[in-house]
Amino acid sequence: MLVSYELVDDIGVITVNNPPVNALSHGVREGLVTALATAQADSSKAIVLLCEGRTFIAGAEISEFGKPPQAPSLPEVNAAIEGASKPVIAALHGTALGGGFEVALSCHYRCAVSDAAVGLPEVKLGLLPGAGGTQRVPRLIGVEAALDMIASGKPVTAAKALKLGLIDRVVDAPLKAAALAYARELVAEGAMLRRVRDMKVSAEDASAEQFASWRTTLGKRMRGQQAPQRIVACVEAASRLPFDEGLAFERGQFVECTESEQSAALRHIFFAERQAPKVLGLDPASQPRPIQRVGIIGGGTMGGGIAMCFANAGIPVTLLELNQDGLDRGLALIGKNYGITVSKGKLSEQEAVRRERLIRGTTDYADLGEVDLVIEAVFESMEVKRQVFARLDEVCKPGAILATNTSYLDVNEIARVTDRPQDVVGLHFFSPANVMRLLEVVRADDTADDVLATAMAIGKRIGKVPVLARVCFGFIGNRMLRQYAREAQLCMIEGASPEQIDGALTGFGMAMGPLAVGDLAGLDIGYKARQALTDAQKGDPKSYCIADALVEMGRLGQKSGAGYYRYDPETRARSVDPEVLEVIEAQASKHGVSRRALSSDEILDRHLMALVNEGFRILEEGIAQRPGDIDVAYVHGYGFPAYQGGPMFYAAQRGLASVRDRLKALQRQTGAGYWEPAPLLERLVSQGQSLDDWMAEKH
Ligand code: T1G
Repeated sequence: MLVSYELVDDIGVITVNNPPVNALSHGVREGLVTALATAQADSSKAIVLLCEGRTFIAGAEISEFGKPPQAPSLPEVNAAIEGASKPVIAALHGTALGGGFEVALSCHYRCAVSDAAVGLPEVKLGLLPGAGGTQRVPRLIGVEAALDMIASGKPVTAAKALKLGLIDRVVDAPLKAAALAYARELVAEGAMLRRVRDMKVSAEDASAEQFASWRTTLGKRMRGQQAPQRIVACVEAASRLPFDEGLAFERGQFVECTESEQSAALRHIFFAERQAPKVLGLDPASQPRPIQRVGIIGGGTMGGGIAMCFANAGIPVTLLELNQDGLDRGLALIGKNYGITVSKGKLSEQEAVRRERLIRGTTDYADLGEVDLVIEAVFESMEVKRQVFARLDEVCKPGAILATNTSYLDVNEIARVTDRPQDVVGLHFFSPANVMRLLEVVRADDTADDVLATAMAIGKRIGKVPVLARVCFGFIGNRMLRQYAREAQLCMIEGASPEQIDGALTGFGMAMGPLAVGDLAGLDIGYKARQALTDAQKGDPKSYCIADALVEMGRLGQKSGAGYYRYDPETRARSVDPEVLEVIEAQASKHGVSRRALSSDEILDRHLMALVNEGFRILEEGIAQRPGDIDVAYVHGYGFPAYQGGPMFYAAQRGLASVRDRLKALQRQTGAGYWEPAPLLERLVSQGQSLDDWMAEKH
């Protein structure tokens, strides 16, 4: 039963039970109205509203968005609660989020256990609180605190919620007994029906300048996103309009959000993130192996960042470096990174010290004898990795998982060095490893099912979004990045400047443009990798000649103060450098290219089409399991804007036929074979099928 009701002496108790997170499905909304009517009519003197399971209501049923609304709507449910003739007390545990917290705000009183949290994360779905949250919260805590909470979407702990005035009491578990006692206390003192709707927004922080400043701040912080701006409008309405008019305004804004492409994209990413760690066809009996201790090989930027991921999750780490100097540098870098986090106020000094102490250094492989998982993060050379895995195979205990952090090398070849290929897997982190959420889990031919299950589970445990990839050059993300990077180089030599190219992509919503990314990573990395390739493997010389020329001039990017841009030695602020245009023009003339003006649309299109076409090839080869996996990989690993949904979602929104036609036009324009539409795309278009149809057929 989704919603049940019982009379406990003089208190009515409404209980919601809709696993996994008590989402406010249509059935739950109906059940709440029915239970409330029952409570209104019986002898109860007050009503407690609580939930079974791990959390109070965590929001509206996201999967219902985009479908015809079914009465009662959530605002109707909330109006019924707030209009009750008896005090209704919300009893919160877990995370009372979104519509769930809006239900609680409609109650007359709110209590919570100490480890509960409350929040309005709708903005992360391209939405806004559509059931009174933007009207009730500013009445309770003022405009500034309300906008901070709603525009960030971040949850607030019970203690902070109490301090702000969002809840009235923090109680000790068991919650039901504590809530009943609190209800009786309220009844005994003759507590009034305190309705938030009757409160007024305090005027002192509700000036026009205040709201204008919020619009500017959010326009920068959440560039390109519509929902944050609408949130400001709703909170401003709360400070200007009577409650019911404000509520109607909020509802209008909310409905427009639910119909927006940005929200569809963000909801797609929400579910895709949760699907990605599920390995299709995995033996259901495959249980994750317990991971209590982890070893990391290599204390460089990646190794140190990976070590921090595990320490941050409370897992002890043994960090191995070849010699004491290397180890000291690695541990010092970790200490420096924790110091930066503390200085930013994101971590207490005490917690940073606790986590750092979980990372122990060694130069002796024998110290890895008891680890359950070891991750190699050494130099990207197959020879070096083969040596490391041979040693690991000797020293690690049976059943230990041996993982490589390689970003493109053949994990099958690495596995073959060991006598335990079934225990070898790729765990590809993205730099900075303790920040970027993507984790590519690379399945080699012999990787055992329970090793995959372990990789997915430990990936989630350390806060990553794990995505399964099969072995190929560059797996999912880097394979797509090569196509994207090629277009940046060709657009440049054909006529566009670095700032025009980067501007086109950041205007679309990318966190950084491809050339600024190149400068950040270091142009010498690609240069060195190209030295190992044959001319045929390198591809069109026009796709790397500028980068090579810059590196040969000593312009390596940010690390050398100049690359495609010039960088301030102190602040690293980026500025256009006329010298780069001379290099571009010299290379264009050397390669017989007569430069022309390129529109930003063409620049953007070529980059996006390059990503999409490679994505279709990756799907067809089975390198990625789902289109959504590719979207998650590119959003969380490469800064693709989540409110555009990822490359494959973007293609579906644009229309597969339109994508196919655009690719054919590019192929005619350039004569390049790589613009040939991927066979899977051609097939779907000719059969009038969508990617969802294809996925449904496959499984
Ligand atoms: N609707 C539907 N399914 C949901 C859901 C939701 N709101 N929240 C979670 N799930 C599913 C999820 O897909 C997964 O399914 C399972 O629950 C466990 O989730 C009107 C309009 C609550 C903090 O944005 O933040 O209310 O994969 O893996 O890590 O103003 O889920 O098992 O099949 O994330 O423990 C606002 C979204 C909605 C909260 C738990 N609420 N959820 O995290 O588990 S809009 C949210 C979360 C709204 C109103 C507006 C997290 C969590 P499966 P999980 P978790």
